[in-house]
Amino acid sequence: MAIQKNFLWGGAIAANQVEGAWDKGGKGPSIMDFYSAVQNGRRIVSPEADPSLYFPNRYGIDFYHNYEEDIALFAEMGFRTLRLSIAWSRIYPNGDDESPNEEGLRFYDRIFDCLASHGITPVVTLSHYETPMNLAVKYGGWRNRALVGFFLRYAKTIFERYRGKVKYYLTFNEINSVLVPFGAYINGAMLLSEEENSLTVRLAALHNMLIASAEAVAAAHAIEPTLRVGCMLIHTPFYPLTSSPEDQLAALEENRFFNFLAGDVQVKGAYPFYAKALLEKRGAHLEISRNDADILRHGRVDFVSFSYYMSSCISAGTPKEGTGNIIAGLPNPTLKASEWGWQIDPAGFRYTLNTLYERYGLPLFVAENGLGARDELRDGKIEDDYRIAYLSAHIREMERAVADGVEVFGYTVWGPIDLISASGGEMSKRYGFIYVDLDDRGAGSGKRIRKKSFDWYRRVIEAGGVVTQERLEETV
Ligand code: BGP
Repeated sequence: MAIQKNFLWGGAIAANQVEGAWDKGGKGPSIMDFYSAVQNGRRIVSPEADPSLYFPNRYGIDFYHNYEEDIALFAEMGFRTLRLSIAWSRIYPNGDDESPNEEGLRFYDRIFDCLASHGITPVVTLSHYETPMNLAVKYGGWRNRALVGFFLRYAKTIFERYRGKVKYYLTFNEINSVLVPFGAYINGAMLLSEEENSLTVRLAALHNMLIASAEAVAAAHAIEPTLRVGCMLIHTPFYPLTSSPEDQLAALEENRFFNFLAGDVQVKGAYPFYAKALLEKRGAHLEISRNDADILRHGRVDFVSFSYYMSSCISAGTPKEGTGNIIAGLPNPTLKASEWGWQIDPAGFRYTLNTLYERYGLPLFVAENGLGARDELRDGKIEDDYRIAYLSAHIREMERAVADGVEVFGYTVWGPIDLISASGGEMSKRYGFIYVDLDDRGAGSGKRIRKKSFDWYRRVIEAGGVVTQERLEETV
């Protein structure tokens, strides 16, 4: 089996990392607008507290004003899809407003029309690390059940407004990242001190998000039965560090906790058999009411999407350390890592595609994959061969997974245009095929420049894959 002709090749972005215009068009502030840049230790603060702090997500790459030019560049590469998010606080500025902000709705009308004019299919994330700030401050974020109702109101507004324009939705970006301390703020919208940031609190947030996701899936199907709604999971496979049976068991448990728990609920409509014991072992208690069990059962997703950047290792005897700046695990002695410590593992991508398809049996959509690296602009050019190498190796493994029989219907490279990094808030951790002339403090012309990888990806899409492209080149 080979990749299908109608495969959704493209790229993925998030509103808070590209749009800027944080206080324009009636938009309210989101949690990311109060997340300072990495030079400030990526702290969450009120800007009034320290005027020297810089908040990069407020300005992004000004996609808000440049979207036509940027989408035209995506079209030039032959994108069939763009995964993008809607900024919740552009639609409901405070999150708990009674009615939506028409100007915000009109902005996305223009975006979807522009995409349609280029024949690009949107895949829309409803919540990509950008909960309205008011919901964090006034309600304590996702640990408060009240957010379920606010999210549902927002989701219904979107499904109704863009009926006929958008077919594919994802509810929460990387929903399972709320299980790790890093996710408490950016995903759970919870302003917690280190002591308060316990698994019990994060689990309560995850549960409310799972309920909100299930309610949104059911609402989407009721509003328009042809809508397809997926979950979006951060997937970092944990390998046993050694061949010892104890390490196998440790990896089994870590994979269940981080990689599978949320997806099991979203796909199967119920908490898995292992959930209670596993969570209790880690000090968190789970009690599911009959009403919640019903909601989860009736809100099962139509497909599974995920991000894949790296893998990690786990061992029964050794405590986890940081491999990468988000996920704790142990370094794999057989792999190299990016400058940010993310271990590069293309074969792990094939392994992940097979694992997820075997477990869920639903079509897969690769919502994020890519390499964050420092690019150097020399004589107006960027020769990003390292990015081409990373992506070629991963796409080749996806082709192998498809040959294994895995059903994948789309692949979106993270950050096809340079954008603000989620974990660090830097511009200098770049993922794009398109360079954006801005530095970590937002200084620069904002000019867009095609990198070497731009034409490479255009040819991959045209040929329908890396292997096919190589074959074509051999015959030329
Ligand atoms: C994922 C997020 C994205 C994105 C990406 C790269 O976790 O969904 O928003 O930013 O990772 O991460 P970073 O920007 O930290 O390099």
